[in-house]
Amino acid sequence: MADYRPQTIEKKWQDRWQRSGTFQVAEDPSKPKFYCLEMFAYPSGHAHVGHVKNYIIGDVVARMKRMRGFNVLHPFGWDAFGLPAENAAIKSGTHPEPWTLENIAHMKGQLQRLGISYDWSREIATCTPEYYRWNQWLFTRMFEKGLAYRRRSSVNWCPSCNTVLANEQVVDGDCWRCGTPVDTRDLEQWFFRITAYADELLDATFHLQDWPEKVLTMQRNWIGRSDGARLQFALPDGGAIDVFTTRIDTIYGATFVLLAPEHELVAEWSRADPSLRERAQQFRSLDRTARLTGEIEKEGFDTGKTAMNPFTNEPVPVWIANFVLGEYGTGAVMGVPAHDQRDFEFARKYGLPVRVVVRPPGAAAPADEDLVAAASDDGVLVNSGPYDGLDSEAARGRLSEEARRRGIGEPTVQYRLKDWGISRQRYWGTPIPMIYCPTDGIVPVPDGQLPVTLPKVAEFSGRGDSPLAHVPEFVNAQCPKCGGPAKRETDTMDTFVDSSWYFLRYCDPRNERLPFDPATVRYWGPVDFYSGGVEHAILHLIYSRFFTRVFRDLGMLAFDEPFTRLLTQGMVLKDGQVMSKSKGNVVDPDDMIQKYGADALRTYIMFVAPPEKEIEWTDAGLEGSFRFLARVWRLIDQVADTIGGEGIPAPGALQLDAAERALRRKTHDTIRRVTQDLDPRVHLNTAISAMMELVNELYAFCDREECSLLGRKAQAALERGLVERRETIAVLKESAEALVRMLSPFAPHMAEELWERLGHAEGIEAAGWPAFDAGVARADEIVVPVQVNGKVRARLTVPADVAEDELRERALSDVQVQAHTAGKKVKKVVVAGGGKLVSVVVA
Ligand code: ANZ
Repeated sequence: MADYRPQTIEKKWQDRWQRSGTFQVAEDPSKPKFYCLEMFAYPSGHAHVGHVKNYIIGDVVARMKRMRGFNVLHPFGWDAFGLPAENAAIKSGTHPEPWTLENIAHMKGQLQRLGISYDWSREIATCTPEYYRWNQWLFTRMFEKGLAYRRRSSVNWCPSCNTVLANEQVVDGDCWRCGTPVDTRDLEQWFFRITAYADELLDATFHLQDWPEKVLTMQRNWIGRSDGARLQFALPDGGAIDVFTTRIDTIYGATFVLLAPEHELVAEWSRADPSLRERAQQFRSLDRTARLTGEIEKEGFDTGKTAMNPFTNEPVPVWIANFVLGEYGTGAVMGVPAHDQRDFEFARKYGLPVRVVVRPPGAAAPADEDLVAAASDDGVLVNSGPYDGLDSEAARGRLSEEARRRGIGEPTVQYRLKDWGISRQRYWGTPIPMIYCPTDGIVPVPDGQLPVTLPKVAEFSGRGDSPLAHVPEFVNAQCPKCGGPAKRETDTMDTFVDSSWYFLRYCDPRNERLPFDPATVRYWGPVDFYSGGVEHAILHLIYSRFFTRVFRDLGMLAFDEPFTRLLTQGMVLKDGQVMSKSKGNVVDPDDMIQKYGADALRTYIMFVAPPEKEIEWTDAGLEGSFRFLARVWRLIDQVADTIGGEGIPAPGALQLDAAERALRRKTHDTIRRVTQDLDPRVHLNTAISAMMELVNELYAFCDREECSLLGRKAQAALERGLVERRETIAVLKESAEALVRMLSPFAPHMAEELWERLGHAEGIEAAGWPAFDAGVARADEIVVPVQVNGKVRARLTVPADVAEDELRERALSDVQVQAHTAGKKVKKVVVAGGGKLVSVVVA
């Protein structure tokens, strides 16, 4: 056989897999299922090696699981709606669809050239009516259940582009496109009531055992449950300000009230004093993220109004502050400067009174004027009338009960999570299937009229208001109820809607009656292994958990959680920086495939680090992996004729010599290590190093003096008429075939080729995963270090099953150990680590 030339063999196997539909699956109740999924791709144009890392991880898992007898669903598709396509269309004066489809075609080719084992018959693209019609179907179901609703809400607004911006499109308070300072504006928007599931989404994070802890923590913070109380501060001329506080125990120290600039009272009071609105407006246009994180200089102004502290019965001034958010809690805060740092900074800046009402347990309360920072810990109440002496926790219970009794407040739970605003004033998305009728109001488009398809609008002005609003044929509709003239909703859905349930559609991608057949998803779901970028830790991964529950409550799913196990892969860096087009440091997988082959690329990316870790790309590393594969290739090539024949016995029953026994042990030990590294752990890098060790051992075995299996020596042996020991051949065959099989998830093309070369007509996946015999894998002898007073002084070679007493005895009688114990009193001899270490302590 020729040298290792990946370019020829990879093409051959890719064609064969495709022709014979190797990776296409159907439900098969006789087999255990495994649903292996990588986050689908945004068709941005070209995938770089950082993107494809994720697909390789999933592919190794999918291929390994198939070999282990699972019916593996491994699909792929495209998150094909969204802004970049629309912007590209605006720029080039074309339509987003061809741009999108061309990119999909190119990227699909890239994945095929990498040999990723997808069932392409299930491919979906979210921009097709066959897909997005089910977004619309679900939307109307949610509307019927009150989970989709419309309300006015404040949004980021760019006054120059005339458009709504997502939070991520506001950069340092300015529009990302034109740099104009961003305003807020109130618009009618559609929302999904994700908050109805807040508690459930939060509680379940404590049961997602196979998710990374950091992702769960991010989700918990995002949901942000706070247990607190609502409390009313009465206004002198009627009405009250409702505040939300987690620290009602500090109520006697509340010396002012702060309103968010968005608070409705600001608008109300502005009628008499328009300057109020103007000043508040300045705060509203501040960077929302800075306001959210509180990383801004705290500023505010006095409204001139007062409100009554309901427990001290003192009037306190009402201010407007930039760090109070309109959309959290009630949009109003009781200011307790002695115990809240933000309030403290605010009070010191504007000369508002500070009053200490909680002291640390076991210490005196500091004087109000001595405070240099807020004392935010719980403690014991002081200056709090009848509540003095209570600890904070008890006081919170008593005070909120009292508030409830007086009808001025109650304990409440507040979430940071907000309902999900899904309206986008964009073209390239799913049309929201709603009709506005002058007689019947808001009427959903009936199922029979779905999909509401996107018209081919010619013009993408980028002016900001919904492009669909400029297409009369689209806008003008008939009311489904009364048949009278009506208008369609012209906003489209946030593309995160598309990605919130695509994994369910893969199970039944061509269903024309429903988004999926519940029975089919009962077989495939939930996703067993999901991998993708940690940047999706919150939005996508919470929305998917939400949608799964919505489908469940529609009676279509029998599980709550979509992804049983989650792996977040580390990024690929080049020159210490994240690979990205804008930095100009991307590596195109196709270039690397051309040079070294897909198998070397796959093996390299899996070898440099555990999948969760970042890796620093080097061409030298890739070349190293290529050399490793070439080394395997040469080895198998040279022994293939010897071990590829018929009638070679299994080595288990044969009388082996020491070298044969050692190789057999190494083989089984390697199978054990690789198996465990791949399943259930996903330590793909150490699996490869274990195989590298085995390859070294195989070379040594085949190159022994008395053995003549490699190269010229083999030739010479043949000429001398030497016949190989059949035991040697049996052991070698077992080892080499196990190696090729274990390597196949990483380097599938090469493995298939070698498998064929070894005389197997069926593909390698059908051969199954090699099994190991734990008895054979166990070492006959082990090396045990012996420490004397903490320093290693000797290494003993002992039988693997040596008894502890004997180990102690051997340690003490070892000459090197004796050199360090002579003349001293042995105080202790400890066998640690189940016999892996002996520790001697001498006086
Ligand atoms: C008085 C107080 C005293 C507070 C004290 C804290 C400490 P979490 O835990 O994040 O829910 N708050 C309430 N609504 C707010 C809003 N819309 N914008 C900004 N801050 C707001 O935080 C709850 C606390 O954040 C509440 O408890 C309130 O300040 C503030 F020693 O009330 B606290």
